[in-house]
Amino acid sequence: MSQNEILFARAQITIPGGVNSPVRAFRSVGGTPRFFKRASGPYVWDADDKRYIDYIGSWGPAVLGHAHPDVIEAVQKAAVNGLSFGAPTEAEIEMAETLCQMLPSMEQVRLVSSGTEATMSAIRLARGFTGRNTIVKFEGCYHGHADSLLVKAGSGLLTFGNPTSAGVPEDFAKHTKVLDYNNVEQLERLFAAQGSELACVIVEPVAGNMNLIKPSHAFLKTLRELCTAHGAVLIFDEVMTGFRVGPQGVQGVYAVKPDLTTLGKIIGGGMPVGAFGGRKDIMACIAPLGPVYQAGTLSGNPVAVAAGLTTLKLLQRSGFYQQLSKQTERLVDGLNGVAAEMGEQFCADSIGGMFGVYFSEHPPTSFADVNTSDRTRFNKFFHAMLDAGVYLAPSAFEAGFVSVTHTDEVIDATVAAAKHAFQLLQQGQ
Ligand code: KE4
Repeated sequence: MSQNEILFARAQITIPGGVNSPVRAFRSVGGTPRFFKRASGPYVWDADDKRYIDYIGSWGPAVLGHAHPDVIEAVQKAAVNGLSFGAPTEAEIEMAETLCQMLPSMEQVRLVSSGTEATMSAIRLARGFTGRNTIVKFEGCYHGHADSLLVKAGSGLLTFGNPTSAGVPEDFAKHTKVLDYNNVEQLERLFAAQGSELACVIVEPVAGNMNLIKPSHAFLKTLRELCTAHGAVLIFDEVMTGFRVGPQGVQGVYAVKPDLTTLGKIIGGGMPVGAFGGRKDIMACIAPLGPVYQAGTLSGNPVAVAAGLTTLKLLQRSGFYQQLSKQTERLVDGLNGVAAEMGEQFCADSIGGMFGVYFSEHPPTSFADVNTSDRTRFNKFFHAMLDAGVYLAPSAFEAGFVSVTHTDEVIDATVAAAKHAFQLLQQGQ
């Protein structure tokens, strides 16, 4: 048995499914999950000391590459002064000022410890601000595991083919409307019928939890116009896309200004940090200023903030996003090139440092589209790449992530591994 198999068997004794987050269990792709012991730059090493080129990057945070020396140093410096105070610190002010300076739509911001906390709090805030109960989300989008959002969520739930989580009372789910992503006509119909009842719309402005799906400009523009016209709060869930697709997230790329934005992943630089923020008049409703309660023992934790703040400063270096996009496009162009050369029905697409791979003729534009791609073939491709030392997301419903440490050499090695993988698939292996 490999060390990964030994550890997985041991983990399942005391941890449900042997993992602390479902998608890590490899249930969608089969096989034994890899237990990592260290990472550096674009690489991770598993319990058998095998090295992989990593395209998960902790599901987004590792945009600088793993274990960036400046981030590690900042964490060490903060840690020796104490791990947590449960009291305000100057670093939290600097973090809030930095986020509000980087995202013009963010007039005020509250730090929390995860993306789930950020979206759960933003939903409660929108309901408190509007006095309305009904919220709108889109099928295939995942916003963390708060009850009212686990209604046809994407990501782990989608992978498990379990469109609505057990344990969510019908009384909660009934307040959540689920529409089709990129469907302008459905939006217009819902707002025409119930616009005055809608507290908010929460959307992944670029979807990454049903694989990568880009919005049409009309979709985001209509969302903005209808929310404004009906007094509903528009929440951009940029936990994944924030500072991943560009210096101002999707709202910068598409020039659509949300009322609230939720953040996570990159803003913690690999440590537990989430955030929600936006219009000052809405944020004024949050305790202790207003009636909407929200709290957290480790919110704004000084060690986590040190990692996040250092990360945010480093990705503001000039040319950072040009480099990140260039490397990601090199990967996508390379994969599309070898697939075309091999006659493989496969395509790849990207935005900023985020990409998707699909065993279908064209990149999907909706949840229904994604379900037409060949999942079985993806699973075989996943394992062929894993054997070749390339670690892709263990699900056909996840996006991939590149860092600025994924050099031309690393990308070209990945493309070569993909060519070999396609050959194995075509030989029926
Ligand atoms: P966390 O609670 O996992 O920090 O964030 C939840 C969340 C919220 N919004 C979006 C758009 C997200 O992508 C996420 C979490 N993303 C998944 C990746 N598909 C995290 C990986 C996992 O669940 O293990």
